[in-house]
Amino acid sequence: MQSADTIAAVATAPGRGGIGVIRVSGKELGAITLSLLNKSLLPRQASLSNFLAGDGSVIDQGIALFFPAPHSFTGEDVLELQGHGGNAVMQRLLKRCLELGARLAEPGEFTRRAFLNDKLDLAQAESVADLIDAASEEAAKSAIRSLQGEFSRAIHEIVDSLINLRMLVEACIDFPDEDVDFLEAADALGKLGKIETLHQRLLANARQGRLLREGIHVVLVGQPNVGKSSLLNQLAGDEVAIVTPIAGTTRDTVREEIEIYGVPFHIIDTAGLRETSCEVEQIGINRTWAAVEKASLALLLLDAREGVTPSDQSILSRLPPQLPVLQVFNKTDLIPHFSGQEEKAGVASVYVSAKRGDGMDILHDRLLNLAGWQQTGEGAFMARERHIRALELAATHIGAARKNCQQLEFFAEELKLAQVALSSITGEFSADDLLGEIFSRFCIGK
Ligand SMILES: Nc1nc2c(ncn2[C@@H]2O[C@H](COP(=O)(O)OP(=O)(O)OP(=O)(O)O)[C@@H](O)[C@H]2O)c(=O)[nH]1
Ligand SMILES: [Mg+2]
Repeated sequence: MQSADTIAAVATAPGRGGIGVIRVSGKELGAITLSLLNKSLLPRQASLSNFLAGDGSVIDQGIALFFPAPHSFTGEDVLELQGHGGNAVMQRLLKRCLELGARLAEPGEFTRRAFLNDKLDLAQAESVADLIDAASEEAAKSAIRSLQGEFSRAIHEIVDSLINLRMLVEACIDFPDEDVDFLEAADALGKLGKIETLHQRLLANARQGRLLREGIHVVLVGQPNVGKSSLLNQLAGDEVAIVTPIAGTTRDTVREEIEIYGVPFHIIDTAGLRETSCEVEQIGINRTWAAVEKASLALLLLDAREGVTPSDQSILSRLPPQLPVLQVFNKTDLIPHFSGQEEKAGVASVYVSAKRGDGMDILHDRLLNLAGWQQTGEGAFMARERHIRALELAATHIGAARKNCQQLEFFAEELKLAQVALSSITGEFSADDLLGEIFSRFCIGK
């Protein structure tokens, strides 16, 4: 499939750089190439060229590369111009390409064409953007794994197994004489069990990838003066929040993003919780509760010298029951004996000194653990919320297939629905508006 119009964009980041790249993709680029370079190019051979303006003057000198369809990123003819990476020169060169009949590419349009021309499936196309956006080594590793097709292969493996099982079940529906005995002989339930195992592993790896991509929101709560802001500063390795011995120092919520082993944590420091007649402090406290509502994990800070006081108990009881809580006993430098961590009645506790940095390794491990990070990231696929939802939907249908395995029509139907849910990840069943949504978030030139 070839799009009607030729698109062009600067593919490198704006600003100064040694090299800047302009990419042109379209049906037949011979005419543009000839006008721009005053020569034709051999496929895939770097050619030192003058890039020419309409009046024949030289805009820039650089390397031109031609990738004829279908052996290019987009699957169309692609011309790549590597010039000098300055804004003015790149813009002049781009303008010249537009004069010669190209139009400015929309965000993600090159990758969209690659998808439409079957060079990539949808999950791979999304991982192009995720690789560009990856903020940590772990995130970049899992994005390249998805781009190279590992995630898609894992999905196809399950889809193929679902199709095979469906064929068996549908054969039974079509030839009712064979019926359930035939399915037993073919070990249909054993095959379903293998699908369940593969699917659970895939979902776990995808959840790890989502964690790498999106991180987790952690709120620091506690009474005034227990050291919430000090802990934020210690976690961030920077003086981001004001710390004073005055109770009620923090009023506005302070947000900071940190990374632990490549997993992003969005940490929110809040106003200490207590009864107050001060209007400003009360507004801060209201904001604390609003931040708690949005968090996925709460750290309840306590003064290690005091233990859990009735005020702490009252905060604990007001936290949403489904919100995981880690108790952090702070200021251990002020007491002689303490243990690094403990777990009592299902509540995990760690002991730290936010001031000195003691106990931070244990806190890091605990945070990773509570966030659901289970591995070094080796099996993780850079998954998005959309993928997780589709995988969870497929899990529901696989579960329903098992429940209905004696009613063959339902059994077959649930297998089919699981297959459709999984295929939406790689783009075999995707509506146009979904494609628009996905590609519009790319940068221009990709
Ligand atoms: N000795 C010691 N002092 C600490 C520690 N952590 C915090 N402090 C001190 O406790 C006081 C309060 O610290 P903050 O970090 O401002 O406490 P907070 O919980 O943010 O307080 P509010 O913003 O008022 O709610 C400051 O004087 C800190 O230096 C610690 O681990 N050891
Ligand atoms: Mg504070």
